[in-house]
Amino acid sequence: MVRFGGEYPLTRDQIQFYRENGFVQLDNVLTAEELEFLRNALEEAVMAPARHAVVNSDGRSDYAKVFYQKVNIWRDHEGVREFVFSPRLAEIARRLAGFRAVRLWHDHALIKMPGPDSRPSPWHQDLPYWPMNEEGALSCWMALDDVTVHNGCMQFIPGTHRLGKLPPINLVQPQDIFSMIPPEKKHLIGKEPYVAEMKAGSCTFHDGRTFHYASPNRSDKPRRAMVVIYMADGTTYNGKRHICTDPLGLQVGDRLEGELFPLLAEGEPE
Ligand SMILES: O=C(O)CCC(=O)C(=O)O
Repeated sequence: MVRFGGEYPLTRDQIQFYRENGFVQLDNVLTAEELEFLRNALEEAVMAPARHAVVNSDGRSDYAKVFYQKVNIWRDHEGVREFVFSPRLAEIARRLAGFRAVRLWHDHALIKMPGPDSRPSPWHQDLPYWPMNEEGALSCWMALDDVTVHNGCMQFIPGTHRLGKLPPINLVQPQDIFSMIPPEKKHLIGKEPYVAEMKAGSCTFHDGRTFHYASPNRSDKPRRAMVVIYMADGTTYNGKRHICTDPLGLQVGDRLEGELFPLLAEGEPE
């Protein structure tokens, strides 16, 4: 089988779960060989100087206590590109979201460093940071290590994708996102977080509006995740500042397309 190719046996129940809750956990999405390949590629790519990729934290700031983040690694590293362009993952994203076609928005490595300084990734939505007019873009969060509450697994509040886009949270000095929920919408959401403990090579997909969080890393090893973000083909720019679009000279309403936002899967919408 081609690396990261072939079909994952996504079920109707998993699609329905995603649409009802705004996230889904999928186990054993990568083979052991693919996982090893991705771990090696990521290690190389993180160590290499960024040419087109952007490091969003310098290793000393409070932001880096939440996570080390390197964005658009696919542009610098062939092996990471193979993963990010995975037809298997892109097709899962397309089917979950019910889109005709998906493009890459961006990738990022999110490495939560261990130790007493490690901070949680606070409850937030992703969409408020993204310069998009349309809703529905989604992330695949691929675990490169086994993850539990102890080392910073992801958690989600079911149904919060129905709340739409709320104001962005400051990830270092976080506001309480729960206080931003309009009282008349509280009934739309689940009461308990879903805790996505899983094995390396398993992943979650979440809608950019879904509230999510990751606990601090209290283990003695980095918690490595590689995230690929997909958007519907036809998604347009809303003018918000963002490191991936600021250099591009886009006008509000322009489509996010072309070689920086490649088409990764297309087919009949489900
Ligand atoms: O990995 C983390 O700690 C947080 C991940 C996250 O916020 C995301 O993938 O949108």
